[in-house]
Amino acid sequence: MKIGIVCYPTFGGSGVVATELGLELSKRGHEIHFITYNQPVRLELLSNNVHYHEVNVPEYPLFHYQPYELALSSKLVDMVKLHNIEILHVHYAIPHAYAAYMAKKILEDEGILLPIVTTLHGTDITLVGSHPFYKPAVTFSINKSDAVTTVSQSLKEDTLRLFEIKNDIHVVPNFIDLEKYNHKFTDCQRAMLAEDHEKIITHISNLRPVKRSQDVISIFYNIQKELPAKLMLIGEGPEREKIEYQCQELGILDKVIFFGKSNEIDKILCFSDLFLLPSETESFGLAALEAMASSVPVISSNTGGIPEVNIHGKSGFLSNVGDVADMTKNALYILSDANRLKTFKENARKAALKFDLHAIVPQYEAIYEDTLAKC
Ligand code: GMT
Repeated sequence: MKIGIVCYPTFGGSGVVATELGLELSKRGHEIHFITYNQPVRLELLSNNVHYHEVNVPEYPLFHYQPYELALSSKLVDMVKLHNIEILHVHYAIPHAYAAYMAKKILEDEGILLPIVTTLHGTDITLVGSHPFYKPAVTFSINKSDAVTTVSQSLKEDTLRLFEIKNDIHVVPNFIDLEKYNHKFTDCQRAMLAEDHEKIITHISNLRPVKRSQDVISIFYNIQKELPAKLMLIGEGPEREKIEYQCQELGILDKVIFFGKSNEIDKILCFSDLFLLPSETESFGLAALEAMASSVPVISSNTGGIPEVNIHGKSGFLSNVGDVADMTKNALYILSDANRLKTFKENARKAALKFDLHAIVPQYEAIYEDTLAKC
């Protein structure tokens, strides 16, 4: 198939999933066209099956807001015609599903059919999409998609609760390339991060309020009072300064490493003993899955789709949102006994196997085939 993929090319989970999906589909013989405003961060290798088309939005001083959706719709129309793209898979409803529908209608006028598959990722539904500013447009574009998928059962339920949806929603969970997270890096690289006797605790996120990164610091502060530990913080976002001050006030700045944005999270996860994800809401928690695939147990909140990924008492523990004391207790329970830590690490990897990309990507292929057959 010739498949167009639209996504946010940033470090967010939705862009990562879309990119990894496109790369895997290309290995399976499909021709993939990424259509975005920047080269997706994990799209390093272009091959004759993988193409990237940049959406440019010319700046015009009259416009207070530059019309990205319009530029995207026009680019989609041109790319579909030029490359005979058969189906379009848009990740994140806003504004991608909306722009895709406009492109579909323009092409329809020229006698060209463009089926649209929309994957909802979370914040496009739970945080942003349900806001009255966007809700009518989001509802419309979901209902006009030829197929709709969500990354967890929980997100499907949220979508049905928050919007008046007329079409079926397929749950296709996020996936992981287990091979990529099976590396064994050398001890000397671990030594660059922490001393042998120190436990390595890790958190990866875009440091937005929804991630509750202040809870991460509080949990770590409690942990390091009981046993020697270092905290690896990967990601950039609006809460960063706040948590740097929090670390300074708590006197733990020397125990926290701020990495900023990184393309090498597999290397850091490889040495990690525990992963923290205390989010307010999370439709899936791809970062938790990446940790588990690296044999890192997860201490998380029990919100949204996280319980579909992190199995309480097996791959880690779940606590109520904001219950820092319970998360600390669970973290110390895992970390304080070497045999227990080993068991949790093994269980984390085992729980991740269910999300192997070889099992999940064919589910998207089946959806494309069904959609093409129906249209
Ligand atoms: O978590 C974010 O703020 C980024 C956001 C995104 O769109 O990239 O993540 C959402 O999609 C990910 C991939 O499907 C999920 O793993 C995240 O759980 C989800 N984030 C939220 O629901 C807050």
